[in-house]
Amino acid sequence: VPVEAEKNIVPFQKDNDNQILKDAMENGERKETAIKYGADEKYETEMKAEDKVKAALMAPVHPDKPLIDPNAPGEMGKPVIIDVNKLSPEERKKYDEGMMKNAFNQYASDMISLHRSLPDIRDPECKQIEYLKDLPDTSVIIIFHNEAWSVLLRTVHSVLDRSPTQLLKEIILVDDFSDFDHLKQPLDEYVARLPKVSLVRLKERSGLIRARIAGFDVSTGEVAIFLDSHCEATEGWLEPLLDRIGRNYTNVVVPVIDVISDENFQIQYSAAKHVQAGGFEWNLIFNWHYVPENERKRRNYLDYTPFRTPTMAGGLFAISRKFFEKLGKYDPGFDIWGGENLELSFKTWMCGGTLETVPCSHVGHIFRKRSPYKWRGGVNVVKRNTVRLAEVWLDEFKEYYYDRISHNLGDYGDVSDRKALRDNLQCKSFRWYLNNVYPELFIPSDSMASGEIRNKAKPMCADGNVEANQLNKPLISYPCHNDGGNQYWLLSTENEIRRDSGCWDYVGGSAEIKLFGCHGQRGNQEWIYRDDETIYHPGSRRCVELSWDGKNIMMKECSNHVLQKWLWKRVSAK
Ligand code: UD2
Ligand code: MN
Repeated sequence: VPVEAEKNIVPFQKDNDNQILKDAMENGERKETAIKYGADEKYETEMKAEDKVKAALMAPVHPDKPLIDPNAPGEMGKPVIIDVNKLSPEERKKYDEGMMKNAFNQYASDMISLHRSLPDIRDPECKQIEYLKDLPDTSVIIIFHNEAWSVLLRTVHSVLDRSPTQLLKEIILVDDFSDFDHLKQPLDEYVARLPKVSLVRLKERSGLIRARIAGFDVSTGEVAIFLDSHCEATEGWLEPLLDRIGRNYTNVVVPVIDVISDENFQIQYSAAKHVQAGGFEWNLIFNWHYVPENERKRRNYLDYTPFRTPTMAGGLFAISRKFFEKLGKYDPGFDIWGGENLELSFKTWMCGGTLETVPCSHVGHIFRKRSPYKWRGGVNVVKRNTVRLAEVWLDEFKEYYYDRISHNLGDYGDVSDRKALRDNLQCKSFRWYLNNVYPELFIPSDSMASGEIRNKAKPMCADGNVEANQLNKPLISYPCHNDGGNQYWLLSTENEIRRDSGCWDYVGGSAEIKLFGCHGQRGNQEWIYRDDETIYHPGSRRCVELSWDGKNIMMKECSNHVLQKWLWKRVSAK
């Protein structure tokens, strides 16, 4: 525990405990204030020194009241920097376990107040906007599976502390069958003392999709807002969301999702002009892209105003009760994680709604590098969910996704009632969605060759990851696996060899081909798949060759050698 924090331990004042507790509750303050003054015997006697520090830092932050200590860890969204080499072996163990169990720095989080202050990072224009006088009220639904205590409760308190009372009807926590001890009785007791908060326990592991449905089903607010269990709502987050739905109940809205560092809990904010829209690629995985020119123009280049987005990331959004019900909520056949974000995005647009990002509403979220909890054994849940999604919503375009998984759909269960739902709602076609909502998306139908690119001399294939953060790496040779994935390539009519937004790119100099973002300007990204099965790069007049040992793909003088011949399925371009 840092020395600064230790100084803030408030002396234990046993004498007038109960009065202080009563006052605190009456003033609408929360349990931590009471604990801080030592009001609750049970908690107090069990409290270790470090917990006292924590408790001391937990007093509610209110604009009219000074912070306990603006220099306390993490205040104003500042990072908590810990030198692990200075920790005692025991503390070091706690630190490592926190990382392992959560895939974020729980140790750092535990040092930060549950009511920590955050900077007000809205664009200045946001404060001038006049919202509807009569905004709908909302239920905030927070689902969790094995969440860290301080992280979960900071999510809850950020909502309680930063939502106008009359607009926040309730917070519903849904425990998706966690087994962490602190989420059992201690959580029951904690929640019992918070205003407006209730806790729903699921009787079996249900996955985030069914957990959200369960929370929604017991909620009563006019609007439902869903949050992950590791978020921090910021000042003014709620009104701009409710305003859009108050104006039109078919508006589904997402806040700006600011990044809370998984390492040090710093909040990194995005100014409105940098906020991106949601999209996807034909692997049906969500991604981000710049707001297109048309949409910027439609809003007179006012970056702080709501903009239309083809998809949402999934975790944080607001929807009217009536519209979510009309859309059939989520497909309850989706398990654990994944795909539900696109399902709700597609059907919002296709069934008469509008999906928007509201740049004046900011909520932080801890993005992790791996998923810390157990998934379902023996089944690829993301694929299963995604096949259900494609079957119901993609029409003939589902084939582009199936190409990516080698048409190996697996058992995806029964989707007939989801198709019936779509028919009853008379939703528009996926072609309509692509043409009108997401015209920027590259559609593989125009391609001239597709599938794996297999060397004729050896069973080796061209392989490479084209996810945005994996680009700029060389194309490699890898045994052909016949599963699509990173070995699936398209030859576009612009003569690119590409998957999604990643293109083969050869700049000369070395023998390496790299994967770069497609620029559509031919040049280094122009390739010709010739009748003699060689892949020719006009820019350098070289050909793609497999090294004799099969380990590398290289650019060489064209020789017509069998190592320069590649089998690739041609398709007749329309
Ligand atoms: C993103 C979304 C997430 C969800 C997911 C796709 C954001 C910021 N996050 O992944 O909300 O849409 O994409 O499905 O947009 N959980 C359960 N039961 C489970 C698994 C997870 O309750 O079986 C909870 C979990 O504790 C968390 C939430 O579901 O509160 C989302 O899970 P995540 O944080 O692992 O997903 P994330 O943010 O990587
Ligand atoms: Mn999350």
